[in-house]
Amino acid sequence: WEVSTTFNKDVEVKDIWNASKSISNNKLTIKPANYNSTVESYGEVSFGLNVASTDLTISDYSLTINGTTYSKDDLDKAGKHVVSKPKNNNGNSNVTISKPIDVEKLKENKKPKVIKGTPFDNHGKLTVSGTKIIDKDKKTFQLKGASTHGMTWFPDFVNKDGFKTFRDDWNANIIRLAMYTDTGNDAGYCSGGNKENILNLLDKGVTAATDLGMYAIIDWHILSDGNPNTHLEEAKNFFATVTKKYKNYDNILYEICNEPNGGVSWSDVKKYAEAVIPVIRENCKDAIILVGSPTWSQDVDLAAADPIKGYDNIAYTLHFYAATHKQGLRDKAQKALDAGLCVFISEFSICDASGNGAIDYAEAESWFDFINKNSLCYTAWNIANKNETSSLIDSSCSKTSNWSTTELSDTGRYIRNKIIGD
Ligand code: IDC
Repeated sequence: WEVSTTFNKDVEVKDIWNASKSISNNKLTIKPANYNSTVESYGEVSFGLNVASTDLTISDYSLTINGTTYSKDDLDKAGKHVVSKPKNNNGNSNVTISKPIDVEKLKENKKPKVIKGTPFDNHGKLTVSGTKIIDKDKKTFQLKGASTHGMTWFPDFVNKDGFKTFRDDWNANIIRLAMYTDTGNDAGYCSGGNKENILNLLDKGVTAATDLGMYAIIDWHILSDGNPNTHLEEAKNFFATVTKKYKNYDNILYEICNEPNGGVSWSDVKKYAEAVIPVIRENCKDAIILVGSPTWSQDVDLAAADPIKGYDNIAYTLHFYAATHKQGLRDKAQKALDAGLCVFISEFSICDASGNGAIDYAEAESWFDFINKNSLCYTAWNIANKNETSSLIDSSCSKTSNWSTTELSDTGRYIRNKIIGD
Protein backbone atom coordinates (compact mmCIF):
# COMPACT_ATOMS: atom_id res chain seq x y z
CA TRP A 1 0.00 0.00 0.00
CA GLU A 2 0.97 3.60 -0.38
CA VAL A 3 -0.78 6.85 0.44
CA SER A 4 -0.17 10.17 -1.27
CA THR A 5 -1.38 13.55 -0.11
CA THR A 6 -0.85 16.77 -1.97
CA PHE A 7 -0.79 20.03 -0.04
CA ASN A 8 -1.35 23.49 -1.46
CA LYS A 9 2.04 24.73 -0.32
CA ASP A 10 5.42 23.61 0.91
CA VAL A 11 5.21 20.69 3.28
CA GLU A 12 7.62 19.34 5.84
CA VAL A 13 7.37 16.16 7.89
CA LYS A 14 8.66 16.63 11.43
CA ASP A 15 8.21 13.11 12.58
CA ILE A 16 6.80 9.86 11.23
CA TRP A 17 6.14 6.48 12.80
CA ASN A 18 5.16 3.06 11.43
CA ALA A 19 5.80 4.34 7.90
CA SER A 20 8.33 6.12 5.73
CA LYS A 21 7.89 9.17 3.52
CA SER A 22 9.13 11.04 0.53
CA ILE A 23 8.17 14.53 -0.63
CA SER A 24 8.18 16.03 -4.07
CA ASN A 25 6.35 19.18 -5.27
CA ASN A 26 4.19 19.39 -2.14
CA LYS A 27 3.18 15.80 -2.67
CA LEU A 28 3.83 13.69 0.36
CA THR A 29 4.04 9.96 -0.27
CA ILE A 30 3.83 7.60 2.63
CA LYS A 31 5.10 4.07 2.29
CA PRO A 32 4.84 1.22 4.76
CA ALA A 33 7.53 0.29 7.21
CA ASN A 34 9.00 -3.12 6.48
CA TYR A 35 6.76 -4.79 9.09
CA ASN A 36 3.36 -3.49 7.95
CA SER A 37 3.49 -3.53 4.19
CA THR A 38 1.06 -6.41 3.94
CA VAL A 39 -2.44 -5.81 5.18
CA GLU A 40 -4.60 -8.85 5.72
CA SER A 41 -8.09 -8.91 4.32
CA TYR A 42 -10.20 -6.89 6.77
CA GLY A 43 -6.96 -6.02 8.55
CA GLU A 44 -5.86 -2.57 9.59
CA VAL A 45 -2.75 -0.52 9.35
CA SER A 46 -2.03 2.59 11.33
CA PHE A 47 0.79 5.05 11.09
CA GLY A 48 1.30 8.64 12.08
CA LEU A 49 3.21 11.72 11.20
CA ASN A 50 3.59 15.35 12.10
CA VAL A 51 3.36 17.65 9.14
CA ALA A 52 4.22 21.32 8.96
CA SER A 53 3.22 23.63 6.15
CA THR A 54 2.23 27.26 5.70
CA ASP A 55 -1.00 25.93 4.20
CA LEU A 56 -2.26 22.60 5.42
CA THR A 57 -5.09 22.41 2.89
CA ILE A 58 -5.04 19.07 1.17
CA SER A 59 -5.80 19.48 -2.51
CA ASP A 60 -5.53 15.86 -3.52
CA TYR A 61 -4.89 12.39 -2.21
CA SER A 62 -4.65 8.86 -3.51
CA LEU A 63 -4.21 5.35 -2.29
CA THR A 64 -2.20 2.65 -3.99
CA ILE A 65 -2.98 -0.98 -3.33
CA ASN A 66 -0.98 -3.73 -4.98
CA GLY A 67 0.33 -1.33 -7.61
CA THR A 68 -3.06 0.12 -8.59
CA THR A 69 -3.54 3.76 -7.69
CA TYR A 70 -6.99 4.91 -6.66
CA SER A 71 -7.55 8.63 -7.11
CA LYS A 72 -9.54 10.92 -4.85
CA ASP A 73 -12.46 10.40 -7.24
CA ASP A 74 -12.13 6.63 -7.08
CA LEU A 75 -12.02 6.74 -3.29
CA ASP A 76 -14.94 9.11 -3.07
CA LYS A 77 -16.98 6.87 -5.33
CA ALA A 78 -16.34 3.91 -3.09
CA GLY A 79 -17.76 5.89 -0.18
CA LYS A 80 -15.91 8.98 1.01
CA HIS A 81 -13.22 7.43 3.15
CA VAL A 82 -10.87 10.27 3.79
CA VAL A 83 -12.82 12.97 5.50
CA SER A 84 -11.25 15.40 7.85
CA LYS A 85 -9.18 18.22 6.49
CA PRO A 86 -6.65 19.86 8.78
CA LYS A 87 -8.42 22.72 10.53
CA ASN A 88 -5.68 25.25 10.97
CA ASN A 89 -1.97 25.66 10.86
CA ASN A 90 -1.37 25.18 14.53
CA GLY A 91 -3.71 22.48 15.70
CA ASN A 92 -2.95 18.80 15.82
CA SER A 93 -5.00 18.01 12.79
CA ASN A 94 -5.92 14.50 11.87
CA VAL A 95 -6.54 13.15 8.43
CA THR A 96 -8.66 10.16 9.21
CA ILE A 97 -9.96 7.33 7.23
CA SER A 98 -13.53 7.29 8.34
CA LYS A 99 -14.41 3.72 7.64
CA PRO A 100 -12.83 0.56 6.34
CA ILE A 101 -11.98 0.72 2.67
CA ASP A 102 -13.82 -1.88 0.67
CA VAL A 103 -11.15 -2.82 -1.82
CA GLU A 104 -13.56 -4.83 -3.94
CA LYS A 105 -15.74 -1.78 -4.28
CA LEU A 106 -12.74 0.33 -5.14
CA LYS A 107 -11.74 -2.10 -7.86
CA GLU A 108 -15.26 -2.27 -9.20
CA ASN A 109 -15.43 1.48 -9.67
CA LYS A 110 -11.94 1.99 -11.02
CA LYS A 111 -11.73 3.91 -14.27
CA PRO A 112 -9.11 2.78 -16.77
CA LYS A 113 -5.97 4.86 -16.98
CA VAL A 114 -6.09 7.58 -19.63
CA ILE A 115 -2.93 8.19 -21.62
CA LYS A 116 -2.22 11.89 -22.24
CA GLY A 117 -2.69 13.23 -25.73
CA THR A 118 -4.87 10.36 -26.97
CA PRO A 119 -8.28 10.95 -28.59
CA PHE A 120 -10.06 9.92 -25.40
CA ASP A 121 -7.87 12.15 -23.27
CA ASN A 122 -8.63 15.07 -25.57
CA HIS A 123 -12.35 14.49 -26.00
CA GLY A 124 -13.50 12.46 -23.00
CA LYS A 125 -16.93 11.06 -22.59
CA LEU A 126 -19.15 11.76 -25.59
CA THR A 127 -22.83 12.53 -25.62
CA VAL A 128 -25.57 12.99 -28.18
CA SER A 129 -26.78 16.55 -28.64
CA GLY A 130 -29.48 16.90 -31.27
CA THR A 131 -28.11 15.43 -34.49
CA LYS A 132 -24.50 15.68 -33.30
CA ILE A 133 -22.06 13.75 -31.15
CA ILE A 134 -20.33 16.20 -28.83
CA ASP A 135 -17.25 15.87 -26.66
CA LYS A 136 -16.53 16.83 -23.04
CA ASP A 137 -16.12 20.48 -24.10
CA LYS A 138 -19.49 20.35 -25.85
CA LYS A 139 -17.85 20.65 -29.25
CA THR A 140 -19.11 18.63 -32.22
CA PHE A 141 -16.90 15.60 -32.52
CA GLN A 142 -16.55 13.28 -35.49
CA LEU A 143 -15.60 9.71 -34.66
CA LYS A 144 -13.75 8.20 -37.60
CA GLY A 145 -12.34 4.74 -37.88
CA ALA A 146 -12.93 1.19 -38.93
CA SER A 147 -14.79 -1.95 -37.97
CA THR A 148 -13.25 -5.33 -37.47
CA HIS A 149 -14.55 -8.10 -39.68
CA GLY A 150 -16.39 -10.77 -37.72
CA MET A 151 -13.89 -11.00 -34.85
CA THR A 152 -14.13 -14.77 -34.63
CA TRP A 153 -13.28 -15.11 -38.31
CA PHE A 154 -10.31 -12.74 -38.19
CA PRO A 155 -9.17 -12.78 -34.57
CA ASP A 156 -5.57 -11.87 -35.46
CA PHE A 157 -6.70 -8.44 -36.57
CA VAL A 158 -8.05 -7.75 -33.09
CA ASN A 159 -4.76 -6.54 -31.66
CA LYS A 160 -3.28 -3.46 -30.08
CA ASP A 161 -0.56 -2.85 -32.67
CA GLY A 162 -3.10 -2.99 -35.45
CA PHE A 163 -5.42 -0.54 -33.67
CA LYS A 164 -2.41 1.67 -32.97
CA THR A 165 -1.64 1.71 -36.68
CA PHE A 166 -5.18 2.92 -37.28
CA ARG A 167 -4.76 5.59 -34.62
CA ASP A 168 -1.33 6.83 -35.60
CA ASP A 169 -1.10 6.20 -39.33
CA TRP A 170 -4.76 6.64 -40.28
CA ASN A 171 -5.71 9.30 -37.74
CA ALA A 172 -8.57 7.06 -36.62
CA ASN A 173 -10.09 7.53 -33.18
CA ILE A 174 -12.53 4.60 -33.05
CA ILE A 175 -12.63 0.86 -33.67
CA ARG A 176 -15.85 -1.09 -34.01
CA LEU A 177 -15.71 -4.61 -32.60
CA ALA A 178 -18.10 -6.70 -34.70
CA MET A 179 -19.37 -9.77 -32.92
CA TYR A 180 -21.62 -11.88 -35.13
CA THR A 181 -24.55 -13.30 -33.21
CA ASP A 182 -25.72 -15.97 -35.62
CA THR A 183 -23.54 -17.46 -38.32
CA GLY A 184 -25.23 -20.82 -38.39
CA ASN A 185 -22.09 -22.28 -36.84
CA ASP A 186 -19.72 -21.81 -33.93
CA ALA A 187 -18.35 -18.50 -35.21
CA GLY A 188 -21.55 -16.88 -33.88
CA TYR A 189 -22.16 -15.98 -30.24
CA CYS A 190 -25.72 -17.40 -30.31
CA SER A 191 -25.20 -20.19 -32.83
CA GLY A 192 -22.91 -22.41 -30.84
CA GLY A 193 -19.88 -20.17 -30.38
CA ASN A 194 -17.80 -20.56 -27.23
CA LYS A 195 -19.10 -17.56 -25.30
CA GLU A 196 -16.13 -17.40 -22.97
CA ASN A 197 -13.63 -17.36 -25.83
CA ILE A 198 -15.62 -14.77 -27.73
CA LEU A 199 -15.91 -12.54 -24.66
CA ASN A 200 -12.15 -12.85 -24.18
CA LEU A 201 -11.56 -11.80 -27.76
CA LEU A 202 -13.93 -8.89 -27.28
CA ASP A 203 -12.07 -7.98 -24.11
CA LYS A 204 -8.80 -8.03 -26.00
CA GLY A 205 -10.29 -5.50 -28.41
CA VAL A 206 -11.82 -3.31 -25.70
CA THR A 207 -8.59 -3.32 -23.69
CA ALA A 208 -6.45 -2.53 -26.73
CA ALA A 209 -8.66 0.39 -27.78
CA THR A 210 -8.88 1.66 -24.21
CA ASP A 211 -5.12 1.46 -23.64
CA LEU A 212 -4.67 3.46 -26.84
CA GLY A 213 -7.18 6.10 -25.76
CA MET A 214 -9.45 5.22 -28.67
CA TYR A 215 -13.22 4.87 -28.64
CA ALA A 216 -14.72 1.44 -29.33
CA ILE A 217 -18.11 0.13 -30.34
CA ILE A 218 -19.29 -3.20 -28.99
CA ASP A 219 -21.40 -4.40 -31.91
CA TRP A 220 -24.07 -7.08 -31.47
CA HIS A 221 -23.78 -8.06 -35.10
CA ILE A 222 -27.11 -9.53 -36.09
CA LEU A 223 -27.41 -10.34 -39.79
CA SER A 224 -28.81 -13.70 -40.89
CA ASP A 225 -30.94 -13.60 -37.73
CA GLY A 226 -32.81 -10.65 -39.36
CA ASN A 227 -35.15 -9.87 -36.45
CA PRO A 228 -33.21 -8.72 -33.37
CA ASN A 229 -35.91 -10.26 -31.17
CA THR A 230 -34.75 -13.72 -32.36
CA HIS A 231 -32.02 -13.62 -29.73
CA LEU A 232 -33.54 -11.09 -27.36
CA GLU A 233 -32.78 -12.97 -24.14
CA GLU A 234 -29.20 -13.60 -25.16
CA ALA A 235 -28.84 -9.96 -26.14
CA LYS A 236 -30.09 -8.88 -22.71
CA ASN A 237 -27.69 -11.26 -20.98
CA PHE A 238 -24.82 -10.17 -23.18
CA PHE A 239 -25.38 -6.46 -22.60
CA ALA A 240 -25.85 -7.02 -18.86
CA THR A 241 -22.48 -8.80 -18.80
CA VAL A 242 -20.49 -6.35 -20.88
CA THR A 243 -21.93 -3.19 -19.39
CA LYS A 244 -21.15 -4.49 -15.91
CA LYS A 245 -17.64 -5.28 -17.01
CA TYR A 246 -17.05 -1.99 -18.81
CA LYS A 247 -19.21 0.40 -16.81
CA ASN A 248 -16.21 2.59 -15.99
CA TYR A 249 -15.03 2.67 -19.58
CA ASP A 250 -16.33 5.97 -20.84
CA ASN A 251 -14.88 5.30 -24.30
CA ILE A 252 -17.28 2.47 -25.13
CA LEU A 253 -20.41 2.76 -27.29
CA TYR A 254 -22.96 -0.03 -27.50
CA GLU A 255 -24.48 -1.03 -30.83
CA ILE A 256 -27.43 -3.22 -30.04
CA CYS A 257 -28.42 -4.61 -33.45
CA ASN A 258 -26.21 -4.33 -36.48
CA GLU A 259 -28.71 -4.78 -39.29
CA PRO A 260 -32.32 -5.77 -38.79
CA ASN A 261 -33.63 -7.22 -42.06
CA GLY A 262 -35.97 -9.79 -43.57
CA GLY A 263 -39.22 -7.90 -43.31
CA VAL A 264 -38.79 -6.82 -39.72
CA SER A 265 -40.66 -3.59 -38.93
CA TRP A 266 -39.45 -0.51 -37.10
CA SER A 267 -41.90 -1.26 -34.33
CA ASP A 268 -40.24 -4.70 -33.86
CA VAL A 269 -36.82 -3.09 -33.70
CA LYS A 270 -38.08 -0.40 -31.37
CA LYS A 271 -39.62 -3.01 -29.09
CA TYR A 272 -36.29 -4.82 -29.00
CA ALA A 273 -34.43 -1.58 -28.27
CA GLU A 274 -36.84 -0.72 -25.48
CA ALA A 275 -36.09 -4.08 -23.90
CA VAL A 276 -32.29 -3.87 -24.23
CA ILE A 277 -31.67 -0.18 -23.47
CA PRO A 278 -32.82 -0.43 -19.82
CA VAL A 279 -30.43 -3.35 -19.32
CA ILE A 280 -27.55 -1.19 -20.54
CA ARG A 281 -28.73 1.82 -18.55
CA GLU A 282 -28.62 -0.18 -15.34
CA ASN A 283 -24.82 -0.12 -15.49
CA CYS A 284 -24.06 2.67 -17.93
CA LYS A 285 -26.22 5.69 -17.20
CA ASP A 286 -25.17 7.67 -20.21
CA ALA A 287 -23.07 5.59 -22.64
CA ILE A 288 -24.02 6.20 -26.26
CA ILE A 289 -26.28 3.46 -27.60
CA LEU A 290 -26.53 2.85 -31.34
CA VAL A 291 -29.79 1.49 -32.67
CA GLY A 292 -30.25 -0.09 -36.10
CA SER A 293 -33.31 0.06 -38.31
CA PRO A 294 -35.09 -2.20 -40.81
CA THR A 295 -33.66 -2.92 -44.28
CA TRP A 296 -30.10 -3.47 -43.03
CA SER A 297 -30.08 -0.22 -41.06
CA GLN A 298 -31.24 1.98 -43.87
CA ASP A 299 -34.66 3.02 -42.60
CA VAL A 300 -33.55 5.87 -40.40
CA ASP A 301 -36.50 7.87 -41.70
CA LEU A 302 -38.85 5.38 -40.02
CA ALA A 303 -36.92 5.71 -36.77
CA ALA A 304 -37.03 9.50 -37.09
CA ALA A 305 -40.81 9.40 -37.46
CA ASP A 306 -41.17 7.38 -34.26
CA PRO A 307 -37.97 7.69 -32.20
CA ILE A 308 -37.26 5.94 -28.92
CA LYS A 309 -38.36 8.17 -26.07
CA GLY A 310 -37.28 8.49 -22.48
CA TYR A 311 -33.54 7.97 -22.89
CA ASP A 312 -30.65 10.28 -23.64
CA ASN A 313 -27.64 9.48 -25.78
CA ILE A 314 -29.34 7.34 -28.38
CA ALA A 315 -28.06 7.48 -31.95
CA TYR A 316 -29.34 5.62 -34.99
CA THR A 317 -27.11 3.74 -37.36
CA LEU A 318 -27.18 4.21 -41.11
CA HIS A 319 -25.27 1.69 -43.22
CA PHE A 320 -24.36 2.18 -46.85
CA TYR A 321 -22.36 0.43 -49.56
CA ALA A 322 -21.67 3.14 -52.12
CA ALA A 323 -22.00 1.05 -55.29
CA THR A 324 -25.48 -0.08 -54.19
CA HIS A 325 -26.89 2.70 -52.01
CA LYS A 326 -26.93 6.16 -53.50
CA GLN A 327 -28.79 9.46 -53.46
CA GLY A 328 -32.03 7.74 -52.42
CA LEU A 329 -30.43 6.61 -49.17
CA ARG A 330 -28.80 9.99 -48.60
CA ASP A 331 -32.25 11.52 -48.97
CA LYS A 332 -33.59 9.22 -46.26
CA ALA A 333 -30.66 10.15 -44.04
CA GLN A 334 -31.28 13.84 -44.71
CA LYS A 335 -34.91 13.38 -43.78
CA ALA A 336 -33.87 11.79 -40.49
CA LEU A 337 -31.39 14.57 -39.78
CA ASP A 338 -34.02 17.18 -40.60
CA ALA A 339 -36.28 15.51 -38.07
CA GLY A 340 -33.51 15.86 -35.47
CA LEU A 341 -32.21 12.30 -35.36
CA CYS A 342 -28.56 11.64 -34.55
CA VAL A 343 -27.37 9.47 -37.45
CA PHE A 344 -24.24 7.37 -37.01
CA ILE A 345 -22.59 5.45 -39.87
CA SER A 346 -21.29 2.43 -37.98
CA GLU A 347 -20.77 0.43 -41.16
CA PHE A 348 -20.17 1.28 -44.81
CA SER A 349 -17.93 0.61 -47.71
CA ILE A 350 -17.41 2.00 -51.18
CA CYS A 351 -18.12 -1.25 -53.08
CA ASP A 352 -21.48 -3.01 -53.38
CA ALA A 353 -23.62 -4.42 -50.59
CA SER A 354 -22.06 -7.86 -50.83
CA GLY A 355 -18.89 -6.30 -49.47
CA ASN A 356 -17.31 -7.08 -52.83
CA GLY A 357 -17.49 -5.95 -56.47
CA ALA A 358 -16.20 -2.75 -58.00
CA ILE A 359 -15.60 0.46 -56.10
CA ASP A 360 -17.87 3.35 -57.06
CA TYR A 361 -15.59 6.32 -56.48
CA ALA A 362 -18.08 8.92 -57.67
CA GLU A 363 -20.72 7.75 -55.19
CA ALA A 364 -18.08 7.39 -52.49
CA GLU A 365 -17.20 11.06 -52.98
CA SER A 366 -20.86 12.07 -52.71
CA TRP A 367 -21.16 10.05 -49.50
CA PHE A 368 -18.10 11.64 -47.95
CA ASP A 369 -19.37 15.10 -48.89
CA PHE A 370 -22.59 14.23 -47.10
CA ILE A 371 -20.78 12.74 -44.10
CA ASN A 372 -18.45 15.67 -43.62
CA LYS A 373 -21.09 18.31 -44.28
CA ASN A 374 -23.11 16.82 -41.44
CA SER A 375 -20.12 15.86 -39.22
CA LEU A 376 -21.31 12.28 -39.13
CA CYS A 377 -19.33 9.64 -37.29
CA TYR A 378 -18.27 6.60 -39.27
CA THR A 379 -16.52 3.23 -39.07
CA ALA A 380 -15.54 1.48 -42.30
CA TRP A 381 -16.11 -2.22 -42.92
CA ASN A 382 -13.65 -4.13 -42.50
CA ILE A 383 -10.27 -4.64 -40.82
CA ALA A 384 -9.15 -7.86 -42.46
CA ASN A 385 -7.26 -9.12 -45.48
CA LYS A 386 -10.07 -11.19 -46.93
CA ASN A 387 -10.13 -11.36 -50.69
CA GLU A 388 -13.12 -9.01 -50.96
CA THR A 389 -13.25 -5.35 -51.96
CA SER A 390 -14.35 -4.06 -48.57
CA SER A 391 -11.38 -5.54 -46.69
CA LEU A 392 -9.06 -2.66 -45.89
CA ILE A 393 -5.88 -4.73 -46.02
CA ASP A 394 -4.73 -6.23 -49.30
CA SER A 395 -5.32 -9.98 -49.46
CA SER A 396 -1.68 -10.56 -50.40
CA CYS A 397 -0.55 -9.03 -47.09
CA SER A 398 -0.67 -11.15 -43.96
CA LYS A 399 0.55 -8.49 -41.52
CA THR A 400 -1.86 -7.64 -38.72
CA SER A 401 -0.42 -4.18 -37.99
CA ASN A 402 1.95 -1.52 -39.36
CA TRP A 403 0.69 -1.73 -42.91
CA SER A 404 2.34 0.50 -45.46
CA THR A 405 -0.04 2.14 -47.94
CA THR A 406 0.99 -0.40 -50.59
CA GLU A 407 -0.19 -3.17 -48.26
CA LEU A 408 -3.67 -1.71 -48.10
CA SER A 409 -6.43 -2.55 -50.54
CA ASP A 410 -7.73 0.14 -52.91
CA THR A 411 -10.60 0.59 -50.45
CA GLY A 412 -8.13 0.85 -47.58
CA ARG A 413 -6.07 3.51 -49.30
CA TYR A 414 -9.14 5.54 -50.23
CA ILE A 415 -10.66 5.41 -46.74
CA ARG A 416 -7.36 6.13 -45.03
CA ASN A 417 -7.09 9.32 -47.08
CA LYS A 418 -10.63 10.25 -46.12
CA ILE A 419 -10.00 9.74 -42.42
CA ILE A 420 -6.77 11.71 -42.59
CA GLY A 421 -8.77 14.38 -44.43
CA ASP A 422 -7.67 14.70 -48.03
C1 IDC B 1 -19.95 -9.66 -44.92
C2 IDC B 1 -18.46 -9.90 -45.05
C3 IDC B 1 -18.23 -11.22 -45.73
C4 IDC B 1 -18.95 -12.31 -44.97
C5 IDC B 1 -20.41 -11.97 -44.82
C6 IDC B 1 -21.08 -12.99 -43.92
O1 IDC B 1 -17.87 -8.84 -45.72
O2 IDC B 1 -16.84 -11.51 -45.79
O3 IDC B 1 -18.82 -13.53 -45.67
O4 IDC B 1 -20.56 -10.71 -44.23
O5 IDC B 1 -22.43 -12.83 -43.90
C7 IDC B 1 -23.36 -5.99 -44.13
C8 IDC B 1 -23.08 -6.72 -42.89
C9 IDC B 1 -21.72 -7.32 -42.89
C10 IDC B 1 -21.37 -7.88 -44.27
C11 IDC B 1 -21.30 -6.69 -45.21
C12 IDC B 1 -20.91 -7.07 -46.64
O6 IDC B 1 -23.28 -5.94 -41.73
O7 IDC B 1 -21.69 -8.33 -41.91
O8 IDC B 1 -20.12 -8.49 -44.19
N1 IDC B 1 -22.58 -6.01 -45.21
O9 IDC B 1 -21.84 -7.93 -47.19
N2 IDC B 1 -24.38 -5.22 -44.38
C13 IDC B 1 -24.31 -4.78 -45.64
C14 IDC B 1 -23.15 -5.28 -46.19
